[in-house]
Amino acid sequence: KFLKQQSVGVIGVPFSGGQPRDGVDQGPLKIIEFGLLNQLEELGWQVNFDGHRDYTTMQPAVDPPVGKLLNARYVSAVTESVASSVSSHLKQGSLALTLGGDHSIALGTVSGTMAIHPDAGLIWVDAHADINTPETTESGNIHGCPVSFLLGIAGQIKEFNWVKPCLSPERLVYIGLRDVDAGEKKILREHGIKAFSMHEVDKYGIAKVVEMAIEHVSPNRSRPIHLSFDVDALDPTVAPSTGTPVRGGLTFREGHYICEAVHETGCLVAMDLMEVNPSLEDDQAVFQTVTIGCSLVRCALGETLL
Ligand code: B3U
Ligand code: MN
Ligand code: MN
Repeated sequence: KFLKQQSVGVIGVPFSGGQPRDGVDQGPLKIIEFGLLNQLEELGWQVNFDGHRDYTTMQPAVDPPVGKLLNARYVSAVTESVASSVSSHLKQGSLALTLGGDHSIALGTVSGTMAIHPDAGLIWVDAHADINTPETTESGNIHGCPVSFLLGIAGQIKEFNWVKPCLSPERLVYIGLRDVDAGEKKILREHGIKAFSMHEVDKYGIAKVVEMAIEHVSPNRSRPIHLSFDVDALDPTVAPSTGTPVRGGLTFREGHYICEAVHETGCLVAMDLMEVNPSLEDDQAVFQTVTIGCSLVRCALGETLL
């Protein structure tokens, strides 16, 4: 509906500067090695892969903390570049698929989407709300903060001058939350942000939750959708290789159901798959996590349609 043709631009972002653990930068390489691009072609998509870009050249020689924020200049430079990659694929009428990398990257992907589709809704699937401000963050890890920057509640941080507030609170919905900081809960409440935690997933079931989430950000499927999927939304027994696993997450089917239902809307214009860390846990765990990552993307792009 919002795409010109069945083509997908794939952006691999081997970046880990939004959090302290090495290895998450190897996510895109592993996912593509696993064969995702061919799998998408088999589904009938024309695939334009940007190639494995090297973002390490953007790392400043010195990057001292900005208040509590760590690697602020590096994160800012990388995400600004990601935003323009996403925009250029969308401008051509393609879907933009971004493979992370840590979730700070979504500061770029969502900015890139909103530049082309300012009325888009954002579905954030995650164990965490990633809505800390530079004030409320305890860790200083920017992967816990991208949403506050997108909403324009992060305050003026000159290192992030390029970021425009582009998301309004009523265009955002969460699914899968279960590890939310006290400061983040306050922000969610004060801005009236719709959030379906694991409690609501248990209470209503995934089908009802996803229906309500989609209706919230894209009433009657009238608006484009950006799906930002953090693999740690899934239970660690299904997706173990990720930096901050939290018990009690989405099952294999619940994760896939979200992607299938979003596909069914015909509104998906951009998807992020974030926080796959192939250096964590054993080979079997990595295989399982990469496999599920690929299959989530395939479902969002229509695999399960009969
Ligand atoms: N809310 C905490 C923890 C966290 C956020 N996102 C992840 N972990 N993956 C923080 O650091 O802001
Ligand atoms: Mn996240
Ligand atoms: Mn998370």
